[in-house]
Amino acid sequence: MTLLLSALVGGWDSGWTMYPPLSLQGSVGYQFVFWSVFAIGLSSILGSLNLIATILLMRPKGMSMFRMPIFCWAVLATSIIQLTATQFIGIDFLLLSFERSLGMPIFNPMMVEGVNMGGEPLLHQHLFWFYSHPAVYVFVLPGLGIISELLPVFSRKPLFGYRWVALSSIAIALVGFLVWGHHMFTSGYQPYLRVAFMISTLLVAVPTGVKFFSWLGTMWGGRLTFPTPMLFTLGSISVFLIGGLSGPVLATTTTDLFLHDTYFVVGHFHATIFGGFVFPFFAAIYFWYPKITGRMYNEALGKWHFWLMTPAFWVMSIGQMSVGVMGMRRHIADYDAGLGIATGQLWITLAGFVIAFSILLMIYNLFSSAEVGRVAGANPWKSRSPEWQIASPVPDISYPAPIRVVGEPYDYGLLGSPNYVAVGAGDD
Ligand SMILES: [Cu+2]
Repeated sequence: MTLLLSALVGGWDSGWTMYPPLSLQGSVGYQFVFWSVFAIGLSSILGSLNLIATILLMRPKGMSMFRMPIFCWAVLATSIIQLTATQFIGIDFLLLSFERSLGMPIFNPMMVEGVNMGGEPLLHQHLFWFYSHPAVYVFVLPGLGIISELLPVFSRKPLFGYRWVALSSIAIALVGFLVWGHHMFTSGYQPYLRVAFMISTLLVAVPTGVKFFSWLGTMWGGRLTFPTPMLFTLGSISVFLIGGLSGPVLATTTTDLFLHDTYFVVGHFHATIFGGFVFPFFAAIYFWYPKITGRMYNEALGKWHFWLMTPAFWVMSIGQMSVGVMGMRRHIADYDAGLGIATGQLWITLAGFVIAFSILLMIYNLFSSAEVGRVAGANPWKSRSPEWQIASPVPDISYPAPIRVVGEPYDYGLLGSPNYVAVGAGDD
């Protein structure tokens, strides 16, 4: 609420990164932003404590760490990031607010009323990105977890390399703490640091590659079906691949120095966030919709959503990267006609409208199907995960007695044990 109010009490002109000294001047709206980020950060830390404690301490009998649905590993890795990284941006924004309101010289390097403030503006960039790079994984790791969760269901096969996938989430979370300097290659810090941040950033490709090969291995030889959640899962992989392949181009200092602050970065970030978060989020909505409402969504509308959105998104993100290479800069409202990117910009804009329209289809689908959709039953996807073994929508008391986990989470008949949860066997 305070964050929304900040726009009413005066605009921002330092972008979403709130770089000082600009954010120390200008409207009082910044002060609102500083406080709301601090409050959101605190709630994020407390929420992560809840999830970590639940995953480590409250699992049912028989559910060892390596028997959890793989999404839980993704949430665990995400929560570790939230618990350990968020304090840095919280303190950063608190210091910004102190500097604005109390005049404490922390970030401002300039002369104010004849006094040299002696602040260090790069300190904000370090604190900001030390949180904000891992924060990307707060979006992306649960999204990748959803991909790993849904592929076995629609391939009727165990998740390929389960343990490696579980540990790769933790590895991405840990390596994510070593890479923040890649946002600051042009900031003027010590040049040798660029090499260190380049190498650590390229390392992220290793655990991410583990996930990609796991997804291919899971689908390989499976009995694939393609309802809307599976389509969005496959769309996620295609889009995340665009984001993934454009990443090393920006991680490499020699190319980043040219591409910094261009639309290439915008295209890369859109592909990473859509592939790693938005597409999996839509897959998850369609997948768990029958569990939440007790009814099926409209499959034809869902497929229209997918087939409009996915090609449009490829056009948009690859188009953004292309105009970026041709010289389109970020953070400006207009561009030089001489760049020759008008056609590209038109395609990007049209694609954006197609994406927005397709999402309207989904919203209509979700609301109308809740009234008229076919009754789904407890387990329309024949998933083995515990939430599908109870009625849809989920009753107030999910299981009448504690459960015991007796099998492997993704054993679709191949390993020979039919059940995953046994009701009433977990209270000894
Ligand atoms: Cu980053």
